[in-house]
Amino acid sequence: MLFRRPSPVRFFPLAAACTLLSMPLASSAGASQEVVIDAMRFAPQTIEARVGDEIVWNNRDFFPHTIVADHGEFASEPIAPGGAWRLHAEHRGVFPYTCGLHPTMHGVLVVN
Ligand SMILES: [Cu+2]
Repeated sequence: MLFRRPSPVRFFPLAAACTLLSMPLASSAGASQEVVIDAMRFAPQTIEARVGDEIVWNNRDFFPHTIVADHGEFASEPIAPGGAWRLHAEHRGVFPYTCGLHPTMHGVLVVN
């Protein structure tokens, strides 16, 4: 079911740095770019960032969502309603991604 009630889990731990794109060493000089998840969409659908930026997906929807790169570069845990997931852009490239829970939800991360 696409429109089931949200899970009772409200807050996930900030499951940041567990992706190939994230950087374990300190380099947070970049800007922060926000993607809002609402009404089963990513807004903006294409987010542009620079190497060193942090991208934050804020889930303002009533359902959990995930951020899963189509080619395996990164994947989030389910982001609960009201929760967020952060990624540090470490490599240039174009990274299309999909919600692992709702395969019709697509977005693109462009890192320049
Ligand atoms: Cu979703």
